[in-house]
Amino acid sequence: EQPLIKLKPQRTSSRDLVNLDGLWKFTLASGANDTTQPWTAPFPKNALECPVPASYNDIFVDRDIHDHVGWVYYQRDVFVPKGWSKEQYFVRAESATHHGRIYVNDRLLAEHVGGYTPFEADITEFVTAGEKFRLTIGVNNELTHETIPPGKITVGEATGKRFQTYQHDFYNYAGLARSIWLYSVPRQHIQDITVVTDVEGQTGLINYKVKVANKGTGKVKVSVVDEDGAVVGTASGAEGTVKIKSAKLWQPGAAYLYQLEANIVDSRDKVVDTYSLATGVRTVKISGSKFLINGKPFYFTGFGRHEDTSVRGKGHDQAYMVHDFQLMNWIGANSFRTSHYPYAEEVMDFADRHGIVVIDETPAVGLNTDLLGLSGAEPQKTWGPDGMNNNTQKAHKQVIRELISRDKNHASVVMWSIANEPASAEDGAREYFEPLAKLTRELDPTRPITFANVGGATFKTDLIADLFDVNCLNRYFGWYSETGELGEAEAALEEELRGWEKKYNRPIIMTEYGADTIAGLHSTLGLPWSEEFQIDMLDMYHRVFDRLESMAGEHVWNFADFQTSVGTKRVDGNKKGVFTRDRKPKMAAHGLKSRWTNLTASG
Ligand code: GCB
Repeated sequence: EQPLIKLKPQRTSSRDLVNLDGLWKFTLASGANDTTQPWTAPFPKNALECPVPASYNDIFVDRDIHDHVGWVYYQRDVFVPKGWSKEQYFVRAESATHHGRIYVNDRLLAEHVGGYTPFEADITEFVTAGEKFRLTIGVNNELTHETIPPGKITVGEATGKRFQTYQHDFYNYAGLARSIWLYSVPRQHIQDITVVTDVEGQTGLINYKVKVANKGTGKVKVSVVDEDGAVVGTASGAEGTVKIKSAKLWQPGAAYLYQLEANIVDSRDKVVDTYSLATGVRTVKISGSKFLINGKPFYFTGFGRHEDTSVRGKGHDQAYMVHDFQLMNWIGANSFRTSHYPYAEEVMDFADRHGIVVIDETPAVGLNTDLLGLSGAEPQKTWGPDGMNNNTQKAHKQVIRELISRDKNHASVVMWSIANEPASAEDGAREYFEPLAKLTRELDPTRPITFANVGGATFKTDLIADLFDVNCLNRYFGWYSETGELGEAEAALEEELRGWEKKYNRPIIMTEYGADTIAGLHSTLGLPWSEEFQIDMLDMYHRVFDRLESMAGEHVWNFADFQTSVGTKRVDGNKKGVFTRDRKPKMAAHGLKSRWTNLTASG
């Protein structure tokens, strides 16, 4: 059985790696029933060129491309290095939103549904080392009520134009937003590693499992190397435990990473394959209303975020990644949620290296047909054959499997969030979620699980919270209700939080709270949309949080302003950012900075 998602490619003494980012030729399929098969021939010389990684939507000055619903194709020529004749080699796409196909010359070699996790094609048998091939990647952005996230396609009566609608509040950016790789491994190679860490007194335990492809006579040996390069433990066999005396723990704000070097060695002890996995030794546990990391209560400060910048859309960008982490550090954020989909693996690696705590979320957002009326459609029943049905649930299971398969070894990840704001108070929610919660626990018995609960599903009406470990709540008292009336909002918020506290006696994290704020709009009266209102509203929430025993964290919605679909409720996107879309602080940033730096200093 193959691992769902193989280890992130690496260049080591036994493996090679070629990055395929850059400008690719680009074309749209001409319609839903396009039969032109663009992959069967080289694109014309004058074809559009599209940068990878980037979403394609905002690159061109062309409404047809921006609004396109259906397939697009990226194409370039690729050489397989001459030296790879004895190796096995793959093309890997880190993401293709939401449905990807990899063609080598005329041939379809891999297909994957799910826009935020990697997939790859084994091309060894189809291209000879030293030769050139035509690589085409097809990407389809369509969402239906049976995909994750869900959506709906309608056809304009007058124009025949196809429209994509969806219930989630961020733009449906599409394309190749993350890196594309060509990489090689030896025939017999390490396909997957699973690491679970524990602590006994001063001793750190690294429990590991190594999965080998094309098993031969080779044996698995692992060694653990500390940050000074010293070997601090070894083990042999595909499964085992490495004990590290006086282990240095991975701590929030103070990361420490060992390298677990996994090797396959032959009978003469010669290394056949080697892979190095960054491993933080830490524990995560819930005790009463406390969220414990390494046995100590941890209070989450930070944000729900988006992968979103102008021009590149959801395109991964190193400069923005580092800058965003710098801003989070500046403001005293110790954590974030990958709202509302798995982020680029580079982001997870960065969080590991810098001690940033992550709540890792699936792309299951918008499982709620009655939310905010953002879709403009008449509300209908969420759970059922015409809404979120058995096929949706199947797709949901798959995104959970892929998220855990990809991110299970990250020390930074302390909890799985399997959905954002599902209709958890509607009949059918429990039947839909019970198997999903169970599956998540089976796949990873070591981390707590959660989902982000929507305001409409209160402690009285929510039907699924008991299936999870932590109450993550998204609340907008003072914005979507009691708009601008912070006195009323404060009372309503406190009543709601006390209700959850009393009913569950477990950690509560406010995973969303915030107000749309136009940078530069000011109001002596502190009216909504002004920078003053954002400050007043956050202060009000903080007063309430500080009166409650069970609060285990606060994530403001959102880190930065971000793009949404066109509609009457959003003006050039969602403005709840504490930073603007180009990462300038709004006034509220300064208050958050002093609160969060003090909390960390005293905590
Ligand atoms: C929510 C959603 C988030 C939206 C936010 C808002 O509850 O989880 O995706 O962007 O509210 O600003 O309305």
